[in-house]
Amino acid sequence: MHVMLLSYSVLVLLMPGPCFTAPTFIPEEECTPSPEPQVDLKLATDYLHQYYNLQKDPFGRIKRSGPSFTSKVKDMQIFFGLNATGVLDSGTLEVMRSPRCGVPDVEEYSHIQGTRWNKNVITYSIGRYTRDLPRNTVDFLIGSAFSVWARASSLTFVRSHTRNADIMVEFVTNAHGDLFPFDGPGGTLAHAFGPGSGVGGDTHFDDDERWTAGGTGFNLFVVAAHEFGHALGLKHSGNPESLMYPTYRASHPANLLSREDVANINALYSPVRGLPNFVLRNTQQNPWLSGSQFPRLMEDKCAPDMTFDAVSTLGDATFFFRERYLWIKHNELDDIKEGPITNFMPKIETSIDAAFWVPRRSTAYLIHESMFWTVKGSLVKGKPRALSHFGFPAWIQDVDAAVHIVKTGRTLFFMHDIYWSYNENRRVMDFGYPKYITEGFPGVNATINAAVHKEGFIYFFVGPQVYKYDFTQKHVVGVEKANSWLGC
Ligand code: NFH
Ligand code: CA
Ligand code: ZN
Ligand code: ZN
Repeated sequence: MHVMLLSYSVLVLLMPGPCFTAPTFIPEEECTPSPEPQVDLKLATDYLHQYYNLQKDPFGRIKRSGPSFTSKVKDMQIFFGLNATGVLDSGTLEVMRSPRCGVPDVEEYSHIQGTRWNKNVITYSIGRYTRDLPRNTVDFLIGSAFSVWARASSLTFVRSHTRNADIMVEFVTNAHGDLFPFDGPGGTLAHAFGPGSGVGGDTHFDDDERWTAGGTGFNLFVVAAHEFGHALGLKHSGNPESLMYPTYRASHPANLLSREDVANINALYSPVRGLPNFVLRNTQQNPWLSGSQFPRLMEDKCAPDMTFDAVSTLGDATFFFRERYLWIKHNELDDIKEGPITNFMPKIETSIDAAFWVPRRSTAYLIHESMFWTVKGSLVKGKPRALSHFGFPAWIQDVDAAVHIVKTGRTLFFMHDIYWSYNENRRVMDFGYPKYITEGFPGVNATINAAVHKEGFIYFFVGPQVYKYDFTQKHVVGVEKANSWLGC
């Protein structure tokens, strides 16, 4: 999974169980391979639909004889270095069957860019060890695997013995607390999360494999070097010569990295060479990184004038949107996930202007210009719908902020200096709107960037500040920095 962590679908937050500690999206696919042929076909269509954007017809069906199906099979075969016949032969099905369990291999098929570390010195720590090898052999192989990347780039890796190193290395089996359970012997060997705080960078090895330092079993050095590529932000490569090729091969040339691997790590990290301790916000401000790969760097959430486009509860977490980037703060756990929005919700390739959460429907509404998506139980549902659905007049083409108030059953939409009130029970706009914001919310006389309702208060995000608004007393009762909500 070079999990560029967190893609796809089911909001973990909403799921019970001790192993789900973080808001993460996983696909709604089953992980268990099945031998029946009709199941193979279903598996193949689902696989191609999910990973290769295979389109379904208006009735939700896929024509397996169609040209699109065959060409997607070919794309997949080329990617995995199989014979590009377009036919679902046993080798092809074998790869499709390899339990991915939502392991976001997806990201490379959907061109979602990973983030990178915004520093050149990266710490790692080895937590749980395997019993297959002596500890000092593991230390040596892991250290050597980091050296492969250090030699090829401007990066330095420093071993730490704490639990909060950037890259936590662990040998684990089956379910191990991150929603991407391992699958016993064979199948997936390991996975790593892309750069980020918390679980970001963490690398897990399936301890149901036989780990070795030599040619039998799986070579820990080779697998670790592949995983650390992901932990640094690299995606899979379709080139069988590359270390970042998605299947394990026992034999490798002495230097492991192909020219492509070297080019890729340097494309990701060399622009910062010679720059001081950069925190480069985005590609517009950073000519070094211009191109389509926005945003490659982690955003600096603690920048002094940080503003948000939209803030909303979603399940047990609060989502903070800014441009095409998202921070997810778990409401109870001291845990923040972040990355391009597409890492979490691959369908949403735009910024979000406004967002609100209707708890009794377990649904969030994410608005971009005149369209909105619904996110239910964490799945982005279907296609975006028109904002006019809420009964806005046609001239309303976007909104600045939206917030749902559970007590009144109303959703308030803010735009410039006016606001609307929508009755979620009757699903109609309330009579007498729009009204002036200053009328309904004395003390709030600026354009509202984002709004969220928590514990009886409405919080209005205005520029880099948040106003705490007492709805019943009708006045502002506090002001704080917007990014203090993200622990700054
Ligand atoms: C892996 N991966 O386990 C395999 N591949 O070759 N089994 C990948 C790791 C290898 C993690 O980052 C998983 O990409 C399997 C399957 C490349 C070190 C191709 C069967 C999925 C032997
Ligand atoms: Ca396995
Ligand atoms: Zn894991
Ligand atoms: Zn991989």
